[in-house]
Amino acid sequence: MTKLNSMQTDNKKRANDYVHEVYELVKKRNPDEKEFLQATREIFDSLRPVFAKHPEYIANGILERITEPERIITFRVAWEDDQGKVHVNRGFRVQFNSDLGPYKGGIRFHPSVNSSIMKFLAFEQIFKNALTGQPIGAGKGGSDFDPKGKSDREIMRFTQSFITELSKYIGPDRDVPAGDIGVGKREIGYMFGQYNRLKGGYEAGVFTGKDPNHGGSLGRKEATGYGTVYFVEEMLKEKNLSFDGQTVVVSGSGNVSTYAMEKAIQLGAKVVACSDSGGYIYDKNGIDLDTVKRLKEVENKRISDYTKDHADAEYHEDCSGIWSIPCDIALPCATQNEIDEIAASMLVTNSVKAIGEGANMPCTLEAMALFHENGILFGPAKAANAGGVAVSAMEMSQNSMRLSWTTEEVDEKLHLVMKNIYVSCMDAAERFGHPGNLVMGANIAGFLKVADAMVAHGLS
Ligand code: NDP
Ligand code: 2IT
Repeated sequence: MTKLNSMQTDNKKRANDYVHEVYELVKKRNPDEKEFLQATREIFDSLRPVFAKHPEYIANGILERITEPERIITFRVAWEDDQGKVHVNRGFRVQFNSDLGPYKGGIRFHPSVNSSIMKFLAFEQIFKNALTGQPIGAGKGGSDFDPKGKSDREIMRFTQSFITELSKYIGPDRDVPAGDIGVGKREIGYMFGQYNRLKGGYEAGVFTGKDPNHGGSLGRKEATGYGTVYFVEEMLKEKNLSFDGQTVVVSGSGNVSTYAMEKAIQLGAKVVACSDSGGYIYDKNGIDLDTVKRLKEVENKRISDYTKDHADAEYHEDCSGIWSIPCDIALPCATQNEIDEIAASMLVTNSVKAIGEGANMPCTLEAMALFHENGILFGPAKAANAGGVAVSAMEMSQNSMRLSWTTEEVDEKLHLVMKNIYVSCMDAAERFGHPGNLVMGANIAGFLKVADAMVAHGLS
């Protein structure tokens, strides 16, 4: 063995030992947090080649530091329903990392919200936000409040109570929340109103995802879904493919799903299925997006109601069945771990060509491994769904400058950000010995940006 080879072997061993040791520490410190451990596991597996090349990150304890949130705020949210009954929910804000800018990330209202889900989402946000190239740190918040079936007044009272406590910890240069599952422009509007009332002023940049008529950015609503499709478009180009003529399945029928479907259709694809947590619809003629938008954005109905207007379409209970539908491109845009090994093997058997993660961590580690083994193009969430937060950062810029960009200007900038993210991921994957592997590429490129800032900013 030459001297160089033996040094490389030593560095590899040191990197593997370091990753193993820190992962054991993370497991010990967060024993019951399965989603958080899943998200850290994926990152750790990608970073071995980085530590082998850059021992300075080991010396600076970057992995120990990057996996411990700077701060977690947990609080009581008491509110009264329309019958005068008092309810109590739990509120969270995980302020994970501020080395690149103010904490930035969405707020989720869903009964499943707990510390593990909040931490995995905030952790993923570190790398995603770094990939956008914009000056934003990472956070996530939410509550186990279930907005389903609540009146508009109940939503307002809950949201005002939630933000009354959280207002102590956020601000345009400190922490800037946005929407996520169960939180759209209506909820952001109530939070913004209550925050300003408490502060006695108008701090435009404290939230993003605001209504474009009241301080929001044009194009933010569409940004995550459109961005996911722009990213997948870049992936497809590697194989001389495009969306044109492809059959697409998109899970969910919320914000991300709706605009992923819209862009895919605009690019010539036929979207044949979408879903909600109750079940999925299959329309062999191609989903009529106007019906979906009316049902979901205007009438607050279930996706099952689609069949009332489209007699040819089928509705099936059990949303996970959507992955049994043959398609060329699958865009999981609903929630975490919605594609497990069984769903992934159905997609592979049906010759899927590409997967683009619009949701956060929608594929389990086993599903991802299966796609990788079968050479399926795979766009990981941190990269593929970064368009939402990227346009949020543009909303912050517009708010600071007190001006508004046009829809076309925002869309052009979004398209460029997604192309740049694709190039950075491909480049990092190549440089660290895993050409074409966008999971490794996204994790490494995002990590390097934050790790360098953490070294530069000293121990904290
Ligand atoms: P929405 O609340 O607008 O829509 C969520 C959709 O997913 C709904 O159709 C919902 O169905 C379905 N869904 C939610 N939970 C489950 C579940 N446990 N099982 C099956 N289906 C479920 O949320 P978004 O579109 O904003 O978010 C979707 C995903 O995209 C999330 O993973 C989010 O973190 C991620 N994301 C969102 C961004 C954004 O800008 N909004 C940015 C980047 C990522 P139902 O109505 O029945 O609950
Ligand atoms: O997961 C995400 O990136 C979001 N929910 C959007 C965050 C944001 O601040 O726009």
